[in-house]
Amino acid sequence: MMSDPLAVYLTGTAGVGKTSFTRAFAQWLTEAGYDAVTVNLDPGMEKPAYDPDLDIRDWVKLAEVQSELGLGPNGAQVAASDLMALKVFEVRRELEKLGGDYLLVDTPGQVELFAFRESSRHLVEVLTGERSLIAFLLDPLLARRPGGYLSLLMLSATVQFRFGLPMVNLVGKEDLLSPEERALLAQWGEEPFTLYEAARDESPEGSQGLSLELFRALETIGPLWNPVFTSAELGTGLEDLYNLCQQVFASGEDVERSGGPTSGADEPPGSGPE
Ligand SMILES: Nc1nc2c(ncn2[C@@H]2O[C@H](COP(=O)(O)OP(=O)(O)O)[C@@H](O)[C@H]2O)c(=O)[nH]1
Ligand SMILES: [Mg+2]
Repeated sequence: MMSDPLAVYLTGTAGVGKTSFTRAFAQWLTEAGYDAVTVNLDPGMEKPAYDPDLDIRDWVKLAEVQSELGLGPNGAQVAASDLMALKVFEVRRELEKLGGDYLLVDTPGQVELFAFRESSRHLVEVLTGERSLIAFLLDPLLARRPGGYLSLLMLSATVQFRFGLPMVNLVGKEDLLSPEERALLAQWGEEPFTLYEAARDESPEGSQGLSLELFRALETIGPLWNPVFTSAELGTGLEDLYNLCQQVFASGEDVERSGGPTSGADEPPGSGPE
């Protein structure tokens, strides 16, 4: 029996590697024997790193919106994202023709255009509804500082709050991290209190209370901890993400990875007593 495809939306700050990751994950899925459909929702994408199966630029192109409406670059992006929402039923018709097991959806360069426009929520709802998962890429060079990591978790939590969909965090471009930095980030994921301590020690006198408050707020958002480390360059972490997607859609629940503060003692299938 055919079921609707599962959609993974790639989100994150500008330049974090959403487009590259979309391409790499599509390639991995295809090689693993799945039918992966790529969708570009970035009307400003210039030199695509891949040839998307469905491209929002067939309906809305950022450069054209900018010149036709006589807008500046920021105004044009906002207008483009609202124009996209007007085309959403047409886009869905095209998407339905493509079928597929997985839809990988690349989102606009700047995360706020996706997360902070009402039109994006409408877009996601109409295009893929509840069979959607949001992957948030954390910039590794910002994430290696405790304050940077906390800020990115806040941003990720904001995206989760906006969409109310299952969500996974990915540390992108892990090839840019030294082994020590990677180990430190992994430790922060597994033992969140060590992140709090590092953030407190790093923050200037007077703002230490803020780190604690941020930390406490984040602590209640368990699924955000313990990111998957990935690199589009090396092709790492793709199978882990695939497994997480399976888990999410099989259980219909938010992702909880072992080690996070709210996670249970999940056992992998088949590991029970004989
Ligand atoms: N080292 C490294 N660079 C990457 C990786 N993924 C993307 N990049 C580079 O980061 C830049 C931005 O990537 P892009 O996918 O366009 O980011 P987007 O704006 O989030 O879509 C490009 O120069 C990519 O070549 C990665 O896994 N490792
Ligand atoms: Mg991009």
